[in-house]
Amino acid sequence: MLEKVVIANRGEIALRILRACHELDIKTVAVFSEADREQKHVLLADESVCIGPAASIDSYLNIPAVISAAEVTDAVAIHPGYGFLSENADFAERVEQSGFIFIGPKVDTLRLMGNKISAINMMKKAGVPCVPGTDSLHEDRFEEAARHAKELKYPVIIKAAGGGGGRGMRVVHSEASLKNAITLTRSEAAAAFGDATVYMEKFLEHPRHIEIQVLADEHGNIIYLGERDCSMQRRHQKVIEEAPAPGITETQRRKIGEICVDACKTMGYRGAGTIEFLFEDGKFYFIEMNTRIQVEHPVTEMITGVDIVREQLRVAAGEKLAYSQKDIHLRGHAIECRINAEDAVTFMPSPGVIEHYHPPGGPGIRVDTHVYQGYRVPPYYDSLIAKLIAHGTSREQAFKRMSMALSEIVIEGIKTNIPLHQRLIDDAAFATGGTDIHYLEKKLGLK
Ligand code: MV4
Repeated sequence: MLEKVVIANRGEIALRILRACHELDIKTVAVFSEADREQKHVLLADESVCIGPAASIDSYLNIPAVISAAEVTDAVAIHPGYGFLSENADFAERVEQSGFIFIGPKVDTLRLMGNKISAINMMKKAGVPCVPGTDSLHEDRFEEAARHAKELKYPVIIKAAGGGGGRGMRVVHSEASLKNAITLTRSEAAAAFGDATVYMEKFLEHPRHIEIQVLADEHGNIIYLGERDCSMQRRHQKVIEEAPAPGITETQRRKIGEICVDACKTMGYRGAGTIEFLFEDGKFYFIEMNTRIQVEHPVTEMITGVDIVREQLRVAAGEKLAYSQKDIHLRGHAIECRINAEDAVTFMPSPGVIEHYHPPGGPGIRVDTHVYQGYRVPPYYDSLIAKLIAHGTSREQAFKRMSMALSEIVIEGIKTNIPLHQRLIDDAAFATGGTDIHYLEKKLGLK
């Protein structure tokens, strides 16, 4: 097994990785910014290294600082968590060039999936259903683009090849606005991603966001762990996720799962990954692949019993997956509420000291959090402070348990979005299941 791992992240995921390392008797190195000295995982790690000032750009995104921390502590591997450097191919490359193991896919895979056009082309080749669309649009062939749009039928969406996660895209409803939309998206993409390349897809108007979790080792073993429904979102920030996705049949699950496994085989995938789809009218359309552990991985863990972070560490050590597909049986239902330090109505961040904290409990309740009474939520990072996960034998039971947990939990001193979650868990359409990606914004009156 790996001897010592640098945890190149902060917050709940750093603590989650630390716990998985401990179970496997892997020594841990926490790297932290000046704002994060009091983080729980920093205090629990075998060693800790300050890698810079509070601003992410100077610490958690500082590649030489992270690699130096691995060097000075004699670590063998680096776990990037999610966000920050987790999908940065240049980082992974420098990690490997420095003689460390990057806990994630191969550098080439990160590059391939980082470019949305090459990702789609790869998936198409492997037989994954994609949204009808184009390859990269030529810089000045607007008539050609107009022909494509006409063929796809408006509305269409222009997306940046370097984008993803909702960044760098624009919906076009008619030919009159096409040229402008392409030009604008190109210049935004050039500024934001250093790559002006854009492509076009048919715009799906009422899809759900359903993603498939996969795990692959270096011995050719690949499994899928079912799907998650992440449609409850606002401004591309997921608010609630659940597994399995309501209404997906066993046959649909097996079919898309096997397609994803085949795709991973084709590209020589390694580690944990998520293949994102839009789901509309009973059909899956690939949009992008996430090459990292995801925030919402616990709902999959709860229904499969698989510790995904543990498998990441084992795969990175060159071990075989502890499971084959026949070992994977979905059990019950799980739902996750992302608790953010923000105003429940305005969504404005609310940093500060947590004066009172009482976690919920009981059967099927899991809380992934780094916070404690007296913890100061810094203003510099993402506002996620806890993930509240409820598992039950049925979706109804999971919802009931979540509802109780939301009424038990106490976080005082800062504002949180707990009141929003309490509204959503009581929402009739959400209870029925199958609400689309626009549901929350419409409910909030933003659309
Ligand atoms: C789309 C789409 C509709 N049609 N592509 C947004 C994030 C990025 N991953 C892809 N996104 C979308 N792509 C086509 N052809 C709608 C979205 C979209 C979305 C997707 C998933 C979750 C939330 C979303 C919110 C708005 C738009």
